[in-house]
Amino acid sequence: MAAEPTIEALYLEDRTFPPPEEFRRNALIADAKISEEAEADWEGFWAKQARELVSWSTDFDTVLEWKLPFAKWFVGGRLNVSYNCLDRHVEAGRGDRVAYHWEGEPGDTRTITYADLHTEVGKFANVLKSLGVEKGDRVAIYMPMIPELPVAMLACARLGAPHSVVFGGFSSDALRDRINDAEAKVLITADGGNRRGSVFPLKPPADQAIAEAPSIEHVIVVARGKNDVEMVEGRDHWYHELMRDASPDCPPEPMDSEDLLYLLYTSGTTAKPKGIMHTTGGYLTQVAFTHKYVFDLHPDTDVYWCAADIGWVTGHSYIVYGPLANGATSVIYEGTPDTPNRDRLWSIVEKYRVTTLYTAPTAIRTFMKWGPQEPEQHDLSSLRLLGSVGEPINPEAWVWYWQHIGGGRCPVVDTWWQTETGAIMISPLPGVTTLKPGSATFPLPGIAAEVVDEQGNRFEKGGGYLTLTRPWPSMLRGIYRDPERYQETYWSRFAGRYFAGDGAKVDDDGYLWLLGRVDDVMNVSGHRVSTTEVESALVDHQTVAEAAVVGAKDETTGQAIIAFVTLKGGIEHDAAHGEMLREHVAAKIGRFGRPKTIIFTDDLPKTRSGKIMRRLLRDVAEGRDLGDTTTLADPAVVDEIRRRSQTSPTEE
Ligand code: 7RM
Repeated sequence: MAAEPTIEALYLEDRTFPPPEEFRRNALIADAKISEEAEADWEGFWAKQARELVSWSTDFDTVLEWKLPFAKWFVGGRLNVSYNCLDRHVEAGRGDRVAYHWEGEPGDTRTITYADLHTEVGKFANVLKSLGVEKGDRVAIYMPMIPELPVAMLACARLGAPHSVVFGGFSSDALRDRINDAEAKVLITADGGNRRGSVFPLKPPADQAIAEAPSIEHVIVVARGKNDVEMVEGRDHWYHELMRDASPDCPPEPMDSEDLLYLLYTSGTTAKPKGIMHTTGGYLTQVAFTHKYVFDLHPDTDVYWCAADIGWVTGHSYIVYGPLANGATSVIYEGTPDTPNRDRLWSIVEKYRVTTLYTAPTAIRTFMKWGPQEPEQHDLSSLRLLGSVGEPINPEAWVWYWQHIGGGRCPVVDTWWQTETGAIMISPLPGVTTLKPGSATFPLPGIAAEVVDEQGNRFEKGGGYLTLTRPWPSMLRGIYRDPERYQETYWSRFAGRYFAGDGAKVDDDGYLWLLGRVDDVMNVSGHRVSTTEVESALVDHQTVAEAAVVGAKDETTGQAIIAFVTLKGGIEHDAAHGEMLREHVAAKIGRFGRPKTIIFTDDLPKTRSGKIMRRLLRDVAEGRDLGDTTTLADPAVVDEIRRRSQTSPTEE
């Protein structure tokens, strides 16, 4: 049976951006050879990367054991991740290279070389050992964005104790559930951290969590916020006191390639959080490979900055493990982009001469809202490459980023991946790929992705379900202690394929365009319309900074499109403006995509990692009570949206 596209492809974007000549000349990859080589023998290709980019104490004997959906990569190999991230650089004489330029929100700074980091990690690994942490024990980490966070992760990796980092913005309940699922023995936290000009407490919610987490034997507290905390005698210890007499000599534990490196919990929307499992050899190979080639890393001259939080997978893979494995120099910033002013990121880029910036579409749209005068105050000429991750990037936001941050000089790599994939899967190679704004372009060398219809039939053009058709080294090895849920969640919808939950379309040139979560696809008079395309059509209007679109039940059309729109700074809105935007969308993608109602709002409900929470907007649009709002970055936003939605005119 012929495959039928199942999501309509309405948005046409025909601008193209070939790699600038100057960039291509110095790029690590400047032609298609590596992709051809990977296609000819993908297992051999990954084996070669594993031996080139990673140091093994024992070489592996089997590249891949694949019993769908369970994979083992580089079987028989032994290695230590912290050795790969630290010791081997120091041994090669690169101990004086800066690993992290760290900047606290209040303006305090620390410069940490690879030698410094190596010493600190050795000491802290000995501290953990002295508290009884052994290979295989789980350690929970709940910290602000301070250097002790990567130190803690690397110390765990050194001992072979899997870590479970819980984002510092999560509640005590979220922390408790994650500690209990992993049965963590030790918790590493801080008194508090700096965010938006004040100190947010971490130890009090940690205390609350531990009260119902019996597995925790010891708590280590870094002094950062200088806020008052209670210390429980015998259980709680100050980091700086434990470190004072610790020896820096701690031999790295040789780990099996398939030993657990870490757990990272994804909340999902409703059910119990899933402990995503990442192991050692395959994970390190793919994060090192993608960090090197997607960001075209020149470690002697680049200053790389991934502006995510280390508590998310993006921070694990592209602030900690990828950059350190490659011996890169990175920036870490503790606070928010508007503290003390809306130009904070650009002042950091200027100060450290950042060459490579990796951030999220939600941040880029916020910068658009704030206006180009913020970056214009700073010299951003050191930048040579920009990256995007986390959501589909609307073409207009892409072009704004390229123009106002990149000065029209820097390729923009839109990188698609997930907590579950561990590393980047679909992305341009900046020295090779001709970019199209809004497209993540093609699977990376060694990766295979296909778009399929309801029945799992592949098609070459049009919109449907994004699937991955072969195992990859950094894939999740399962959900902690729940193999059935792993099989059911990711491998049951389409036989033999990993289904990521995202929609995508393939264009005439074979480019992939991500269309958002398939659960969000709207059905308007029988047309399956993606939220992403309507949002992109709205953001295409010169007055719009950000838009979120949902389908609400409608008697005549099945679902009606409701759009929540944030305008660029200083622009006033009224009913006529809404009408103008509706017409703009109709002209851009056709009448089926035209929103029935436009609700203007100053902000949108987002998760703490910056993804728009369309579920809440659907509740608002259908007049329901709001479901769970605990993961919202700013709960006040929905009340405001509610008020606005009750007074916005709707088309008859
Ligand atoms: C890295 C990360 C995963 C989900 C994924 C998508 C969305 C991420 C892009 C994207 C379009 C992108 N991990 N997503 N990157 N959508 N284009 N470049 O975000 O586990 O937190 O989220 O994020 O829906 O399935 S995550």
